[in-house]
This record gives sequence, structure tokens and C-alpha cells, in this order.
Amino acid sequence: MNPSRPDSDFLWGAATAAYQIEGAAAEDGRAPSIWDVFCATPGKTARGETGAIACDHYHRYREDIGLMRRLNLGAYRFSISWPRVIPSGRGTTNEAGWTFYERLVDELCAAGIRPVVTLFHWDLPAALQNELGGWAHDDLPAIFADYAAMAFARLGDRVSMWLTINEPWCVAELGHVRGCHAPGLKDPALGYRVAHNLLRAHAHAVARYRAARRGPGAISFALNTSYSFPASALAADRAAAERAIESFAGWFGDPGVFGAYPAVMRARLGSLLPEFSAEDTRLLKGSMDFIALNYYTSDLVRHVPGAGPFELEASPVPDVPRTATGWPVVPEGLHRLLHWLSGRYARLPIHIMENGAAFDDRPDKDGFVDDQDRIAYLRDHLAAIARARGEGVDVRGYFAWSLLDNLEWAEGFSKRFGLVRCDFETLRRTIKASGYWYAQAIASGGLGGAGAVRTDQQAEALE
Ligand code: GBH
Repeated sequence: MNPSRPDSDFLWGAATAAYQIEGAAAEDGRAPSIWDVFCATPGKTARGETGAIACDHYHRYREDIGLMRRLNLGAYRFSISWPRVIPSGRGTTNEAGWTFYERLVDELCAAGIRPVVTLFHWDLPAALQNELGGWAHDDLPAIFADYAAMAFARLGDRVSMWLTINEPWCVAELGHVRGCHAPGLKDPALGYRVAHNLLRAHAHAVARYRAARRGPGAISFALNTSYSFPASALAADRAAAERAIESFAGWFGDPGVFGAYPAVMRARLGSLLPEFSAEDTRLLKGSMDFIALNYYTSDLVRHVPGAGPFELEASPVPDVPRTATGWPVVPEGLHRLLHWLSGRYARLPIHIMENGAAFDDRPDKDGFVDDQDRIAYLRDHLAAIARARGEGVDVRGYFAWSLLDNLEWAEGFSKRFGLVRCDFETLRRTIKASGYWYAQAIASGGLGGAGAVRTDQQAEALE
């Protein structure tokens, strides 16, 4: 295999999420999600911005598919807004909502772009939060599985790649422990309970998928994790860095592959960590057909006795560029992480389902953005993937985050991740330099080439 000339079925895509782009928040029978509620609460999002209109993708999806074609995308990852298709989360379905996604899928297929569907990208129907307390409630997995089964029935003949949950870590930690994401709760114990139910929800949905599947198809959930470099060569720091990865990536990856939490979590968290029933274990084990990795950045970890259950402290990787969100740019972390995941999870195939960066884009008078910083970010991360592939890691797809500038959750519209600029006043779309670069990279086989230098240097520096 030549890693810089991937086989023709390497999947080149871009990703989005419903609440970040759709708008039309109160149209055609859509009910509010916890993100509508959170954004409407004063002080929760930057400048009080909301997804009420966002990119207006709900009305402009045909234009957006046209952009995808110009970017040479082979695949497009989007999410279904659960409260658009089942307004109360359970019970009555909303035909107009399903029709929107059926049209979207049909038009993608007609354009030769493979749809990849996420079922839950954070926008829980508000009714499920109000009536049951959301993901903390043990009935949520069964309710989610019913919704998932409906999506498989409606779209499964045209969609053969599915993700159940996007980034359970963010939902548990940012939504229920730190409170900076919806539903805005701050309770350390709740994080483990919510994560547990998200994993159970994934497993129950996968069981329904496999029971109903007719043709070929693959399902997983999207795992976000950084790589943790040891802050020094000391054995204690190396062990702490390994604990950090096991309790971040492994918190979700281990149950999805082995049906059990990592031993280090069991040992250090005790009764804080819920137990899987025998049935949950059976359903979870082997429930990931592939590893779906969302990668943005990495950190340095040192051993600090007594610092939390895992006795470690993380700090940003020093002496590397930062993005507009302040995240250090660490392509070498992706290279290491691909090896770590591949090694721990029996060489399951890997798809990078999100990777990208916010930078302070400066449009010219025509709205064109010459984002050389974003091009460098993408180039260096693609080079890291090419290296890992050359060393035998089975990476099969890459999805840039994001197709277009969108609502960056609590950060509002100012943090721009798009390959395409969206002017939020006029909703006009303009392909950025990075979009043209990506289209060219896809057309020429994509991986490898000039960027490899940077990641090699970083590998040495972080040694
Ligand atoms: C993803 O979240 C989301 O799936 C997507 O919707 C979002 O727009 C996109 O990424 C960009 O944020 O928090 O300083 O310790 C990724 C969230 C990013 C959370 C990296 C952890 C680590 C840096 N993760 N972050 S920090």
C-alpha cells in the first residue's frame, strides 16, 4: 500500500451538526432542544447567539450540496435533529422533519456524495430533559434506541454509515460537570452516570441496527480525545500520561470494544463508576464497527500525587502555534493517537470523523478568505495520517470540521471552522482558500507530501 495514494475507497468528507447549521428552529413542527433552551438563557453563549437561523441550511441545503461538489467531497457527515423528527423525543413523529432528511439524503446520493449520519449531536429534545431529567435517566437508552430504529427504517436503504452519539465525553463533562454546554449542569457525579447512559444508548441502538440491517453497513459512535504526551521522561509522568489517555479515550472506547471500563477507572473511581448489567456488557462488546475519531489537539501530562482520582495534571503543549480557540496545533498527537487506538483496539479500521481549526479569518471585500493557517493545519494533520498509514494503521477516511462556518456552541459565531465562509448577515457562502486546497488535495489522492516535515520535527521535539 502506498500511504500517500490511498485506495479509491478512502473516504474524503466534511462534517457538520444539525443545531450548528440548520436554523429553522421553529419551523415545520420542530420542537426545542436543550440547546435552544440553553442559548435562550442569558449569559450562556457568547453575545447571546443562538442557532435559530445559523447558516439557514434547512432552506439552503441544495446550495450547500453544490458547495460539497465543488470541494470534491466523496462523503458528507451531518446529524439529524431529534426534536425535528420526534418533537417530544418519544411518541408522535413529525413527517415534515423526516421529509427534510430524506430529501437531503436523496440529493446527496444524486450528487454522488455518500451520506454519513449522526443520530445525536447534542440537541436532545427539551421535553426529555424537562420530563425525565435527560441522559441521567436510565430510560433514555431505550428511548434513544426507538428513535434510532426509526431513522434506520427511514434512511437505512440509502445510508450505510452511521454514528449513534457524537462525543459522549463532551455531553457528560461539558454538559453535566462543567456546565458550559447544555443542559448546563454542574455535578461531578452526574458525569459518570450520563456517560454510562450514553454508552448504553449507543449499544441499544447498535443492536437495533444489526437486527434490521439488510445490506452492508457500519455503525459506531464519535470519540473525541486528545493525545497526552508525558511531560518528562520520568516513569511516573509516562504512567500518568497513559492514565490520562485510558480515562479519556478508554472511558468510551473500552466499553465499545470490550464491554467494560478500563481497569484504571474501576480501580481509581470505585463506586462513582456505574456497573454495566450483563445485558449491557453483551450489547456493548463489539458495538463499534470502526473507530470514529474526532481529533483537535493534545496536551502534556505530569504525575501529581493527590491531584484528582487519576493523580495527574494536564497542560497545553508549549511552543507550538495555537488556533483561535487557544488549542495547541499538534499533528504529532494525531499520529500517536492513531497508533494508540489501533494497538488497543485490535486494529479496528479508523475514520477521522472531525479534524479542523478555528482561525481569525479576514475576508477581503468580496468575502474571500486566504486562510493559509487553516491550510497548514489540514496539511500537517493529513501528513500525520499518511505516516500512520505507512506504519500500518488502518485509516480509511477523513472528514474536515467543518464544511462551513457555523454556531460554535457556547462560543457563538465568532469561532470559524469552515472550509467555506458563511456571512451571518447575508448568509452568503464563499469558498475559502482552504476549501480550494482541500478540493485539490482530494483530487490528487490527498495524503502525504510536503507537510510530513512538520510532524517529524514535532515528534523529535516532544520525545
Ligand atoms: C467538536 O467538539 C464538536 O463535535 C463540534 O460540534 C464542534 O463544533 C467542534 O468540535 C469544534 O469545537 O477544551 O481547551 O481542553 C470538540 C470538543 C475540542 C473538547 C478540544 C475538548 C480540548 C481543548 N473538544 N477540547 S480544551
